[in-house]
Amino acid sequence: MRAWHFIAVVNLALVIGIAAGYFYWGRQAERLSVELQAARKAPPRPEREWTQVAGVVRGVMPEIGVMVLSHADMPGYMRPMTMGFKVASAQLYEGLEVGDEVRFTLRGNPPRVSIVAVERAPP
Ligand SMILES: [Cu+2]
Repeated sequence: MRAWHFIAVVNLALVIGIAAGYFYWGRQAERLSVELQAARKAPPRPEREWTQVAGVVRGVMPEIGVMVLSHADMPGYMRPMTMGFKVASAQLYEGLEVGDEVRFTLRGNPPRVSIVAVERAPP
């Protein structure tokens, strides 16, 4: 095989490969732009709420508006664990201390949720 045959075959393969790539990614970009438009038109998801969730205060960080709680199961959202939650208002954790058992209400559109109510658990 002459050198130019080889070069021609390699170039042809490259042209076909690049064309196929452009075609594939062009279709992909088109599909993504259609999905994006649909997502922008979609109505916002309704907020969800979990009420009377049992928890134990593990820490309060007023400077960043976060309370750390060990919380009970939240059906359809989270298993029991210890984690920090954004708190809607600093007044909510006034008077609460580490170790206090509480019942709280979490509201929002996961993962953007915040505690909107807290009270000491009845003894
Ligand atoms: Cu959690």
